[in-house]
Amino acid sequence: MAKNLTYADKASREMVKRAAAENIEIILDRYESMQPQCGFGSLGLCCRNCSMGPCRIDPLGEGPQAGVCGANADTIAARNIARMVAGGAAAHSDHGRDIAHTLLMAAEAPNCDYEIKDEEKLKAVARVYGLETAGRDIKAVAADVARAALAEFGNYEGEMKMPSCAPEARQQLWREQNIYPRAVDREIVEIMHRTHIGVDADYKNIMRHSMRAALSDGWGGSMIATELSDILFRSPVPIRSRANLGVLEKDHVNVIVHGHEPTLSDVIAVVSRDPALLDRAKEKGAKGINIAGICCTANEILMRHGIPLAGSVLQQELALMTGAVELMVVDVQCIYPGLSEVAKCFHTRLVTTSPKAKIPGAMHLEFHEDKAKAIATQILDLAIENFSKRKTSRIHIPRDTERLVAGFTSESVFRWLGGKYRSTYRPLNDAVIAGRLRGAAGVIGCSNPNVEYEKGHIEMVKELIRNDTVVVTTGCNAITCAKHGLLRPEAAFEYAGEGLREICRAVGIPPVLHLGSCVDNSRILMTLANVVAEGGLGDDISQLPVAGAAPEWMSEKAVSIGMYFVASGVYTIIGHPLPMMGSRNLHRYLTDEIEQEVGGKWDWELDPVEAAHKMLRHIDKKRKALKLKPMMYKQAFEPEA
Ligand code: NFS
Repeated sequence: MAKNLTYADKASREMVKRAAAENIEIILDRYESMQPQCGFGSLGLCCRNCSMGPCRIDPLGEGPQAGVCGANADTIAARNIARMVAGGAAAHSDHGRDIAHTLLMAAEAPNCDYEIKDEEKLKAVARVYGLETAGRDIKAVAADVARAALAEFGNYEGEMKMPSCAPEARQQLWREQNIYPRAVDREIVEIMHRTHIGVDADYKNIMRHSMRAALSDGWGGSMIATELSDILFRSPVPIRSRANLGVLEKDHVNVIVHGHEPTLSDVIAVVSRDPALLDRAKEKGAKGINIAGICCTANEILMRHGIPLAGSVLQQELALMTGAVELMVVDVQCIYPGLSEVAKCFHTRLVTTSPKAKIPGAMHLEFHEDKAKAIATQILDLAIENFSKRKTSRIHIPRDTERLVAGFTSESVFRWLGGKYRSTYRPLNDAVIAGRLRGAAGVIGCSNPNVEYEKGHIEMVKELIRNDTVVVTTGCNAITCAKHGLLRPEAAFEYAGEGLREICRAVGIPPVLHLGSCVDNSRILMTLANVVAEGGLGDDISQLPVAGAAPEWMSEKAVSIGMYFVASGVYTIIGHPLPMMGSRNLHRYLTDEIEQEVGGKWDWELDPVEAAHKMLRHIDKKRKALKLKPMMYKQAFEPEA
């Protein structure tokens, strides 16, 4: 599947061809060279958790059915999934922890490069933590909020506070199911403990704890990352920009920021406008400094500064293939080590900045928040310096870019639907109740070479909006949607059903709403909580006509995200199944029985249009249960009778 580029945007196709012509290895080649991939691993039947192994279970039932310790397919597969949740929840939450430290620094360190940019959000978060704000110095409040957020990681008793943003009924259910998260670090450590040799062998018990750990991510670590980033870097508001490799500029110093955390990239975006640096760039013969982003770091600074998106995770090497990138600076997560080899084929400098993420062959320039501006300047200086090493003959920038609107939030997103009722979710709930909107879908997550290049995202999203389902998107799905023009308001006229189109026309929004990076999936959770609070659509998330999907998921973070959406009551469908198809019992539990416990469940479907139909059928089922009016307009997709 890897080299099938039928659905790929033109810029990607151009660069993939260039890589092939120049014999430069990129992700698609490495994916091909891995075929056939290990069947035991794909089915979740391989265990390496102790050194009596590795063990593998025979999926055909003829060979061994238990590992050396006696763990069977159910236990092994469940443990593997649990460890994926731990990895994902850890990545998101550690990001949140770093942001909390930065907030503490902004509140207390003298001459700090960071400041409190959104006092309203600060006060809102202070209320969640039960902190007094009236008449207090804003920095004192910020310090208290930062400490309260940091305590969420290491609480030794009681429940986490941030999940109290969920609807009351949902919180009650978590308590009944004994999965209310207690502390981020504790839940993640407990996964590692339970999945150690000879501890938890009950697959359902392991999965229930995985939900608890995932909830500590979604309603905890990720939510802290989002909320505190808003405080530090300001809450996004809808903003215009552009996407795809064509945003790189032939006559500018091109710097790509890649990774996830906004702490450095936000400062780079600001410092890049510094007149002294611009003068230095001009001295070197460049017209200016052009910053563009890859992955979720890109989403973070797109939303707040309008910095253009160079591309999704799958395009990180393709961006270097343009020969026009002076420097790529990375922080953490989703950074292919393969970048280092591609960079060597050009003049590009690859710079790692996090002590947690070094790459052999890259230059390491460690980032410290207390010297943020100085380090950002140093990085940009390196890029400027490198401009003169460019080989004009090696430059090939695809011309393609697409316009977009991004930067919606749970505070702004559906107020926009409101017109005169701006500050409530009423118009959104009413549109669903009246049948102008069928419901909402969150389509999120990675791009994966194991499916046809980005087909999963595009086909699914188009099918959903064609059927009057507004799509909220984050992460690499958002970037892919941007490249394909789905984040333009005009996309409503080209692709949306009549009801959704009418709403988009009235308010001037696209049918696909960019809510940010992957930690910003917490904005989706918050939006769901707000819709429930607005009333008229039941009293819990599991009653809402909504569904979630990650058609091309690949990271452990996606597994954590899926798990916390399921545990929040959302039907969640992914493309390739989780690596657990070797356990029939676990499969039945995750795709069926789990719904009795938490109201949400997993599903998998490789065909993105069929997957969209499954989501629509689920949405219709929820509409029916709520006794909502039939849809106002003729639907493209005929629901089952
Ligand atoms: Ni999410 Fe963002 Fe992209 Fe996937 Fe990676 S960048 S955190 S994990 S690949 S969407």
